Amino acid sequence: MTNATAEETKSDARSNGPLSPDTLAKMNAYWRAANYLSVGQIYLKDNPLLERPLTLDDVKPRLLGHWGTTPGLNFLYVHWNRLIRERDLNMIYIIGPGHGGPGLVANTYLEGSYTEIYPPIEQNKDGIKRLFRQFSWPYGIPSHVAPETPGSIHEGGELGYSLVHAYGAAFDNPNLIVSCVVGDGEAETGPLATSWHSNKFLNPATDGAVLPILHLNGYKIANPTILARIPHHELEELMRGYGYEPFTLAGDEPDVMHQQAAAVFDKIFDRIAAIQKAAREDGSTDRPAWPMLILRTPKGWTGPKFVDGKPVENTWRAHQVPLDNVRKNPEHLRQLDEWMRSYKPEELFDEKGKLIDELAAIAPKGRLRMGMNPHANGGLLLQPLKVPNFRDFAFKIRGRGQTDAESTRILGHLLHGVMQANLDTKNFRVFGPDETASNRIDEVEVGTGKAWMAETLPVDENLSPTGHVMEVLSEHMCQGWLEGYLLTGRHGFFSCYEAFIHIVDSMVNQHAKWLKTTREIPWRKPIASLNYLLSSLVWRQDHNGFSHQDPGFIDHLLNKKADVVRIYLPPDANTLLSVSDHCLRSRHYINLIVAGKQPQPQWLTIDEAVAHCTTGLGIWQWASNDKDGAELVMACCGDVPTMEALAAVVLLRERVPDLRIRVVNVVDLNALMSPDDHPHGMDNISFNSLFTRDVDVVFAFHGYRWLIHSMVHGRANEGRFHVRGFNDVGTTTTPFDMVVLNKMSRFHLAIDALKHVPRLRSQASDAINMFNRKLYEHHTYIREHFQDMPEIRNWSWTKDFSDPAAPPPLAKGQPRAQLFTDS
Ligand SMILES: Cc1ncc(C[n+]2csc(CCOP(=O)(O)OP(=O)(O)O)c2C)c(N)n1
Ligand SMILES: [Mg+2]
Repeated sequence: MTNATAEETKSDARSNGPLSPDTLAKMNAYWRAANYLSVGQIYLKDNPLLERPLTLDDVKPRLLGHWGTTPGLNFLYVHWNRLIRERDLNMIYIIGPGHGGPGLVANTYLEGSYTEIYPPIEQNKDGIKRLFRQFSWPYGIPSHVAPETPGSIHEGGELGYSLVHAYGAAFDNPNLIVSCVVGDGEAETGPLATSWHSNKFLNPATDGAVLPILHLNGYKIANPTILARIPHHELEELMRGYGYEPFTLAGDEPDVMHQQAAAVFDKIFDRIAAIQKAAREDGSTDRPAWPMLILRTPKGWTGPKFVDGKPVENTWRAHQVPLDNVRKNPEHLRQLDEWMRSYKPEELFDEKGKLIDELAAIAPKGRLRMGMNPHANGGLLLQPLKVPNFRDFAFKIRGRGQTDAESTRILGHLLHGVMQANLDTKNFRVFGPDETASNRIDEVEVGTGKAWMAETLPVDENLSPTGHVMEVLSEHMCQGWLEGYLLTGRHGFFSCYEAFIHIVDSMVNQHAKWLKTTREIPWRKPIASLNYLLSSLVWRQDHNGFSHQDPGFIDHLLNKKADVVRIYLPPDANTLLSVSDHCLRSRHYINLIVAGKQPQPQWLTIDEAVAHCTTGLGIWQWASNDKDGAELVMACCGDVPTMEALAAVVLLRERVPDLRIRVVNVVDLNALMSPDDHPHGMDNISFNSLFTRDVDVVFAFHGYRWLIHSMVHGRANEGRFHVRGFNDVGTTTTPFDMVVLNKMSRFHLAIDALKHVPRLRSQASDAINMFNRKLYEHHTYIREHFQDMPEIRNWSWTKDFSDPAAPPPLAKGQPRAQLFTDS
């Protein structure tokens, strides 16, 4: 092919497409403006419109940020703008490679959203200068797409979650389109690799659409990406295998790319409209092959091609700052000047520094601008969750500690009520990695079902294309969907095995950061809290053993900012109901509820439970005999520790009837902290009124014991706290053996108590010997009988201690286990 023919072909391609020459020129100019402003943010602190040649004084002393991904993000933004205008789309944009922050800041500035939200960033030369200076500047704005960025619900700093966030946003939002760029490096992460399967849960009739764009710019930080280096047909097959209809757009000639992009997006959006019409108007129930785009553009597109003799554009060298030595190398400074001028800023901004009217006119207006879309500031759309009166679901205890119940199953009744109450507004979903039934809250499925668009078989139960319980065996997906759902103004609940919630530790960190940061951003409105129920707990892993035993998520969360995190360990069903009601109604927190699913003694009436949860911790008078001043405090937090602590109290009072014991139960873990460290914390006077100043405290804790030690650090005589908890010893064994192995059994607690009450030291040895003998008996019994000793299995709180408020005991012959609400 001769050169002339190649030029002709290019020119044909430029005019060959849906864009008129005028629109094409404007879109390309708009893109240039976004690229110009992006480069300016990375490099400049002055001379924002290049009115004079660049000098060192114009350049920031530290060059920070990411260029490589940015031109591709900007390219898409200008195309979304056209589609939003032409098709009146309600669209938000989620950016996996959120390190391309300058691009999103530039675009929201160009469309005017940025200035409306941050008035000092004016639409003029001064405004551009401030825009440049603030970027990656101390006390300015972060380099990533961040909570500060208008239109964003996704930070994108920790890669892997863009697509799940996109789907979470789209569920129950039938009019929303979520465009989502997945970096080709990001696509290598585990969470992202499984996120593609979200399309098996998206109902085209009742949910919105997600358009994934796999951005094959070929590189990560210093390496190629896998998906860019497999044959194209293999990649397309992969996407087909995930159930998508892949479209491809590849090239580097801007005008040609604009035409081809417009053509392919027209096809894609027609396809989305057809899928939705088929489901919504023609009654199709098929799982559609949703379109997705593979976008191949050079990394660092339009940036310097060579630097210091080495190729940069279209290589990994374009990832961050392509000319990184501008301050010391005059050639770099010259190249920067040349690069920025290549966008022809004088054609884009008027003499005052305002984007020229013809270009400003091609952006959408008002709330259709992606920077102003209320779905990206979900608190604006948040409707209160309708929560039925939780007292209606109360477990009626008969005889304190005499009836057992599966606390989480009772919570399931409440969650079912919540689900039903909100089905009309469709703003509540329950998420879990196939543990809803296992955690015994599966009543929530009744009447809605579990979301499922894939094949069904007669053996399946409760699967439904309109289900609002989301089950997929990926904690990452559950977490990501829920975050996307919450961030767009809805409510949700995540139930998970305690040990495996750690899989999302890092995602929780990111969400906690988001909540913390947005608290300080006035235009961001509070969203619903992220509620966790952790069940299948460390102490009761009869089927599974050590792999399933880890209560450390509590420790993980406690490190987060106190204004974001709340941790509850309700000891029984009624406290679980009260705590859950509170969490479901709350805003902008991460609430962690730790509650067992196995039959456990039930302690408090609903009124007592509400009172106890309101204070967060308190003396259980009915279990204490400390009227004349406590000699020992037996403290407990968590359902199994509470049972062991009360059993220890019985043992002690049987052996040493005049021992004055105070029982303190903790529901709200944060209440143990100082008010300086947590808003729920207690001052020393209140703390001492419960734990005294000097009496020894034996503390049975659900999790790792160091956590309690660190929480009571600084309290009066902190050395008197003797904490027992999970000591990382686990296996498949009997329930009681677990507490024995970790030295938290009633016998261990009782021995601790005897050792720490001064007046008993000389006479405690008999009792201690006896408790040690019991431990030995247990040791041999379980090896022989494969279950706990009858006195352990059949243990219940004694009726002998006076308890005027105690509900009446069970009638003779009535079974101990009362598994269902009898209200
Ligand atoms: C989970 C995670 N691991 C590592 C990083 C560090 N990191 C930042 S950017 C990047 C490369 C990203 O490549 P890609 O997704 O292709 O984005 P792009 O090429 O568009 O910049 C890496 C590894 C990260 N941000 N998150
Ligand atoms: Mg890449």
